[in-house]
Amino acid sequence: MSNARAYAHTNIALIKYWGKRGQDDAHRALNLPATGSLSLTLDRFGTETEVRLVDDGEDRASLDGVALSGKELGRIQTFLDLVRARAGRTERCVVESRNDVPTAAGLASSASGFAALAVAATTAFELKATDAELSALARQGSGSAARSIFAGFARMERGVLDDGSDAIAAPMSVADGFDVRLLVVRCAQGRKKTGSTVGMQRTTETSPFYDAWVQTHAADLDDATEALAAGDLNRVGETMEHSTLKMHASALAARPGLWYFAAPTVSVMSKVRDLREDDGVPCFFTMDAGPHVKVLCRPQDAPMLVKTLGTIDGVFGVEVAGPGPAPRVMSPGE
Ligand code: 2P0
Repeated sequence: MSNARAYAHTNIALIKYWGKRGQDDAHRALNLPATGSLSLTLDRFGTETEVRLVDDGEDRASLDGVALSGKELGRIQTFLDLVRARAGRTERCVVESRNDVPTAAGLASSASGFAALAVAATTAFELKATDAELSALARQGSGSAARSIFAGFARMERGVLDDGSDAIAAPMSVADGFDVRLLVVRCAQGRKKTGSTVGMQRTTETSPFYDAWVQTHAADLDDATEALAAGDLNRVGETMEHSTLKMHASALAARPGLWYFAAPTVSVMSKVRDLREDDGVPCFFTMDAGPHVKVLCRPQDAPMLVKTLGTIDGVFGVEVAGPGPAPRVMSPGE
């Protein structure tokens, strides 16, 4: 095999990852999380990536038809070096990616991006890898990508080993018949100002609330895990809101403070709380390193929520996603 194409879906963390474990070069290269996390892989938004092997030249990469350079290209080259080293191969790669995710706007394009690259590159280099190995590999590209190797709900472990082999995600068991929708409420357009990697590093180094975030994290992870197994949406949602607010509180207290919200972000959060508390609609918010709000709800409430949240001043649109599949290798004709 010298060419391969793969598609991976993005995921949204219900219980967030924010911060890294180990600050020396070896740990940094492994990209180990300071906490676990828990996510839902979505049935829309993702990345298609083709990897073609070439015998000479340098690695090249493009995203949506635009050639990458500098740090963005370097991150992909470093990732391809990992795959080459494991496969015992030396060919260079031409990488072409297409995003169905608004890039760098808090919709986790790096999650689907590195999951798709992990699957396409290992396939192109004929490297056999288990899902656990793919998850560990994807993590080295981007922490959240480790979770996009799996369908539906996935739980990522912080891990304790120095080689990172246990800092991986795995699929989770949820109660029979438990189904949800995640609405993506777009609250701004364009790229965010501070990327996640830089944001979490600044939080780790300067926020007085960072240690509390890390120390209280495992309890949230276990609580959400139990709630999913029991099919208890209220408990999943309340723990999810607690996790996002705690993550943002630790980021806000960094120096300079990290403020990912736009004005409509706050309006949507307030409306979600009102709908829950005043009207009894079981809906819950979560925000990542960007202005959009993701709202977890029952399938039957999604149409009403799309209408209600879509009319809030400053909201650009609302999209509905459900639980989605694992990455797949695409056939040549697709
Ligand atoms: C998450 N985020 O759990 C958290 C919540 C954003 C906020 O994972 O440095 O792009 O590449 O490992 O995976 C985004 O961070 O960071 C992220 P790196 P990544 O989804």
